[in-house]
Amino acid sequence: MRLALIIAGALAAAAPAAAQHANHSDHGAAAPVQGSGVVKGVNAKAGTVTLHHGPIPALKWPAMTMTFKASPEVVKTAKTGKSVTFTLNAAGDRVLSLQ
Ligand SMILES: [Cu+2]
Repeated sequence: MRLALIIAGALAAAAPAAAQHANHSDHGAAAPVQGSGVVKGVNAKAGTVTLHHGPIPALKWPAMTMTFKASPEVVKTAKTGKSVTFTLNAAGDRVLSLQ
């Protein structure tokens, strides 16, 4: 658990949020966060995935569509139009995994 927190923190530091929503940067959860939604777009070149996600209470987010940074592996897994469950880093600006 401690290691996961360190990794999530390192990822957050390495990838500052793209300020998609002004209210996202100032509240982060303490640990990786689960969510579900629908893939709205994939940009392999930019390394981003756009999701319409349901409410995420841990981050105090309502349902919304937003774009997250993602690793090439996650980008490859994401298919536009698919319903998915996903894990975000604690800062809520990066998709760590997606099913
Ligand atoms: Cu959002």
